[in-house]
Amino acid sequence: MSRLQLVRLIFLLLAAVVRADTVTYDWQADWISATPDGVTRPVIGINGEWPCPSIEASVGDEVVVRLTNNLGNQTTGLHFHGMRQIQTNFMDGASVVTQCPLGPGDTITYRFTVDVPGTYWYHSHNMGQYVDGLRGALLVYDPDDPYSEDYDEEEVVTLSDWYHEQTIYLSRFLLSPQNEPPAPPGIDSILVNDVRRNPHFHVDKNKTYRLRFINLSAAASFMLNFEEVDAQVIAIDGYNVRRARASMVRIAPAQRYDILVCFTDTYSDNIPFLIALDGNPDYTNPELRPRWPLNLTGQFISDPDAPLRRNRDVTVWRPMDDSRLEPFGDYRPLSHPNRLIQLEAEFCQDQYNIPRACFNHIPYVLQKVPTLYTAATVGEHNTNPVVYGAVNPFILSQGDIVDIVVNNHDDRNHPFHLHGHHFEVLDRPCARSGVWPGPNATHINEYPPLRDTVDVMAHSYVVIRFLADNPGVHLFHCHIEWHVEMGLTATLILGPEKLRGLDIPQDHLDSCRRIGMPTAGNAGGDLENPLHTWNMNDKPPRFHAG
Ligand SMILES: [Cu+2]
Repeated sequence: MSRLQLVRLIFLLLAAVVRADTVTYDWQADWISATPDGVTRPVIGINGEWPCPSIEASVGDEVVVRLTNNLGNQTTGLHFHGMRQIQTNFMDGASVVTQCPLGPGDTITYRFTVDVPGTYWYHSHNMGQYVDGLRGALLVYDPDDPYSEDYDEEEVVTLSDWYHEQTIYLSRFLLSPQNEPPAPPGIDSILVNDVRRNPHFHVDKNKTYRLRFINLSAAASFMLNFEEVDAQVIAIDGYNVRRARASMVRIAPAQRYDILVCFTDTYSDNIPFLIALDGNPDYTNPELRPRWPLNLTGQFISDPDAPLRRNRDVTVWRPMDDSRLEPFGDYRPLSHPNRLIQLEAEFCQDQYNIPRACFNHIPYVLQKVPTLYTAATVGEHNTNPVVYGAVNPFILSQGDIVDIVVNNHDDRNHPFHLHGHHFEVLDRPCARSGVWPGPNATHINEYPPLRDTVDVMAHSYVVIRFLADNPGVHLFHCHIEWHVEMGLTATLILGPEKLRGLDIPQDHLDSCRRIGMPTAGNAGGDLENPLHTWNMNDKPPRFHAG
């Protein structure tokens, strides 16, 4: 290295150190009353307000969220969806996975570096609770954003299904033998930026806008129709893609799409676009006569005095194929996978005739000790899946290149999310393609896009690939929140050797003690005999307590 190169390197390192900021939020989660769609109901707000505020930071910043649970009647927690949590896996926020549920009256601090730029969100990862409103945008700005010159202004647009009853009651019925034939709760409403109203965006001609769409739904995907404007996708789930025209887009729960919308002088003054809830079992199957009963018409308004037009009726939805988007820049795809995890996803029933959702015939069951705390405390036994109990555990080595195959045996789409990583979408064929034909399948994307949530079509499959470079305990689950409650979750224990003796923040451990949860030992809390399974939760509970 020449002297000049060395000076440059030191300067760059210093710049990186100086630029990093700490962004602090002091948040009290509380029940408050809200009326987003004409019906007043209790929602979970932050510091007395709902919709919940956004978290905003620049890449490299440290984010600190001091969370106090003022709910009184429920535990809580926060997950930062899409954040990798490198070396801070204990800040991932998933209840009974990387922390204990935060008890009423208690406070813990989340502290982590935002290492990936883009559009993300945060939400409770505890007892289906984000559906009651505890969710918001998490925006990580990038000083080196390659698209920064291509737009003038930006706006966050959240989409959500909405329910008039609280999640705890909806879940109790969902997880009861009376839910026959098994069905998810009915959706009462749709919200855009947490209100049911046709959204109006005031725009200037000759300007380009970056719209950051985030689907906060419990269950529903959204269809967007931008046929009348020049709309192009530039990022999915925080990761930049090569620009692609996006006249119709389908956004599954937990997914994000950053879309550039450009207005020229040749456009009419006000332009409609359609936002429709997709509650169809399989919208690709015309025999099911798919319908989109809940929808809103957005307007891009450049002249408030000019008339508003209706969107044309969309009779057939043909959303762009997101699995065929290409990563931006010179991304080098992973090759030579050395691990394969194959998951058969389907609905199942437990011994009480309660509907569940299973991977390989087994529903995920919450344990007595958070899985990460087990990995940290059972010593050499932590490479043995037995110690983790019925959490669908898979042990991975650091450096593994892992292929996950999900065969979706259900007649609905399911959006699968991996914590702590973005993954390549190698193969995501259309509905009714059947099960994965094996490693010689021909559709493999040679230049696959990266996502953290992939929508798997009805009676079809997906193949994703990722580099297991982030030691910790990472969930892989369907992001339909009702299916999480039903058990459609697997647990990846990545690099267990690195997790032995892990230093868990003291306030997190103290919060466990205060709600009476053990912080050491196997899934059943047995520290002396980690291979003894007698005290673990081997079956889901008969009565849903939340
Ligand atoms: Cu699902």
